[in-house]
Amino acid sequence: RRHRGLVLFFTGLSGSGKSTIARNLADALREAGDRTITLLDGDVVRRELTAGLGFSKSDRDRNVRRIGWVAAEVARHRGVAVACPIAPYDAARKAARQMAVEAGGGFILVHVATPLEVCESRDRKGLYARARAGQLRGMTGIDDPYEVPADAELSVDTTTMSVAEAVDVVLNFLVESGWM
Ligand code: GGZ
Repeated sequence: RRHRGLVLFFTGLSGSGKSTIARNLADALREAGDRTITLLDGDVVRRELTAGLGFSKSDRDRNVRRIGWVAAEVARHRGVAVACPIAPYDAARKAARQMAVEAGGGFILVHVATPLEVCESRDRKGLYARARAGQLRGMTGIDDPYEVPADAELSVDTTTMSVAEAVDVVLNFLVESGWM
């Protein structure tokens, strides 16, 4: 497993902390060793890879599918890809998993299970407030679905855990399961 490609796929609500955890994890993995780490950061992905897509179900599915495809290609070449879209739909997450496995890589789904009320109280970008006020339609968790994964390898919650602790949970899992 140390020599196989790997996709680390974070899923969770806006404001759950998944991008921060993903970024810190990518840094930790880079420091840990010899692997090439590709971070598919949310903002960069939507600007460079999926520009023009919105937040309808079909656009979200296309977004997550493209991320899954790129991540699988990274894994095909024995790299480690770290991705962190909301990815609210189970089928799209499963498609990403399948692409990684078909490319010969591993796939680890991490559910960042921070509850909606906590994400909403943070509301860094004011999106939840706008959704509650009816000024933003289709906000995940408010008037758009988030399908809670039943197939996550790991679940972390940034209410009860710091970012550093969440990163450690993932790193420990990687060590225990022989990925590093
Ligand atoms: C959810 C939205 C929406 C709607 C804009 N619903 O917290 P953020 O701001 O920085 O991250 C969110 C990001 C979600 O994009 P993803 O590519 O991760 O979504 S998906 O996997 O569903 O394709 C949020 C912002 O975009 N945002 N409108 N309606 N999040």
